[in-house]
Amino acid sequence: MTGRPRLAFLALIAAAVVAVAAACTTGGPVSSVTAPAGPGPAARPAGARDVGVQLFQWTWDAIATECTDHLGPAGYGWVLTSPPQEHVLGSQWWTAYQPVSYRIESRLGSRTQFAAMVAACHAAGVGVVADAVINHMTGKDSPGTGWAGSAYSHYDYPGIWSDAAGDFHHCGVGPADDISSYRDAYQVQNCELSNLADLATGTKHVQDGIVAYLTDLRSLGVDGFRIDAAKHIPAQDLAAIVGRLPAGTRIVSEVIRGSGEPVTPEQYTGIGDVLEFAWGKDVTGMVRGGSLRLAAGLGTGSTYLPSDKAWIFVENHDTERGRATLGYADGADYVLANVLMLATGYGRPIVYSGYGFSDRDAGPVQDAAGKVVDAACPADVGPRVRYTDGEWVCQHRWAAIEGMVGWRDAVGDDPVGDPWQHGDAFALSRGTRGLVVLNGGNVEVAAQVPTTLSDGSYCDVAAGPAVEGRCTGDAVTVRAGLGDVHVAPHTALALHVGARVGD
Ligand code: ARE
Repeated sequence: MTGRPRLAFLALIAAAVVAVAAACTTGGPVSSVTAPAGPGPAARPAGARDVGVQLFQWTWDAIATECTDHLGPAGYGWVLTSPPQEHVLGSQWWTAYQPVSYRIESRLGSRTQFAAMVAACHAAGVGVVADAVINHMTGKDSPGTGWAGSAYSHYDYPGIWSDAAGDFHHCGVGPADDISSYRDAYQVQNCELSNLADLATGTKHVQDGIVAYLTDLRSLGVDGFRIDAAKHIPAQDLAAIVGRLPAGTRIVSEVIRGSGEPVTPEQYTGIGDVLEFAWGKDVTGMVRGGSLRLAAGLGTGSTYLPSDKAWIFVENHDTERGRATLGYADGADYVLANVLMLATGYGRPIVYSGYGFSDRDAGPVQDAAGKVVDAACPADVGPRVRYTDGEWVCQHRWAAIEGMVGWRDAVGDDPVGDPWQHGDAFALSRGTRGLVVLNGGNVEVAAQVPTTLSDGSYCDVAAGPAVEGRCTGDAVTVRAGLGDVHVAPHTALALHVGARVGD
């Protein structure tokens, strides 16, 4: 995947939509998406979709419905699923991160349901990235049976991996072979992460098995993979695996940036894209400290991955539980951080969407057989700061976040203009296509904000979409290069060329 054009993925989604449209008119089947030939466009044109959403622990059926009813219409470009392979039993969410086999049978749904979800999302113009757990197997010391009935023990997965075949690392550090220091690259990549049986990814046998699993998912139409725990897989091993996947496979490696650690996100950029954990951490500090404007400059320093390699997020399922970053319970500040992520130009944004919890280990609501119950968003779409345990938060539908997804699609890669500042408020424009005004203070801001939008009346899409030519939120007038804005404390206002009304 080395050196693939930055926007091959977007071209891939476009190819999917074209393929679907063709299939619909001819009545032919929609099976998988083929990779685009040749280099893609050098920049993201307005209207192209680059925003993703992590639907954490959503079932395949629920994702399919969400793609059709909300993600596609709202302008989301792709969805990140939870791991789809067979896993250990247990009610906790993290059972998904302990593979027992590579059968696509989990408490989130069957292989058939998974394939149907991919097809439904593609038909809605939404790509699918699956979470691929390929660094390890289970962390269970006692033998057991997986979700789909496969028997296993810690270092023996019949028909797949065994110690006898040399499929596992045993690093020889400490009594349990666990990583004890992240400052030692040998330990990070040869010892066990939390007792999880560590695959010897340097061997041909292990690489063959992982390639077969990922290729199988590709045959079901998946567009790309989040490589879970990539830091614990030597970059050369991962490169060898990814190099054997079908052309056009999108890769994003999970390599958490850690101070003083020898294994760095930069070591994985030759393989594909990489999750940039620093963004969410830094934006959290800036929003909490009332320095919203500084967030506009995030990513420009040398301590960040290059923008065209970075996938950024305010929070993910781990940081949400570690409370290291802003989350839904932070209410308005959380929304402002998401608005900043979607408004600024650095990286590829991922919106997070999870469920309420008070116990970090608690899984999503499950039925008597252990199957996850399909997500249903509350009738009163948030933001709220309190959700009962297991209640779906559906941040991706919150008006300001969903509105900003459409805003980002409308502004495309238009350049970020000079920020405007007025007390605790600041405004950011993108070329001649969009304006965002954020108010981090405790009093309403009423101001005439310079903008390159042409004269007219625009819907504030952070308050609600334009529906049949009318605003569901406030309308804002732009006249002679000035937007007449009123922004309530700790909220944002967003205008774009696609939500102009009354012409
Ligand atoms: C669970 C239990 C453990 C038990 C284990 C085996 O919690 O007590 O030993 O099962 O039985 C998730 C959960 C874990 C869970 C695991 C398996 O978070 O709690 O363990 O699933 O079920 C490091 C890695 C990074 C990893 C984080 C969590 O580098 O890759 O740790 N993140 C991914 C996923 C997780 C997932 C896994 C990997 C495992 O996103 O959801 O774990 O598949 C510094 C370092 C980081 C380090 C971090 C935390 O910041 O720089 O590299 O991240 O500390 O240790």
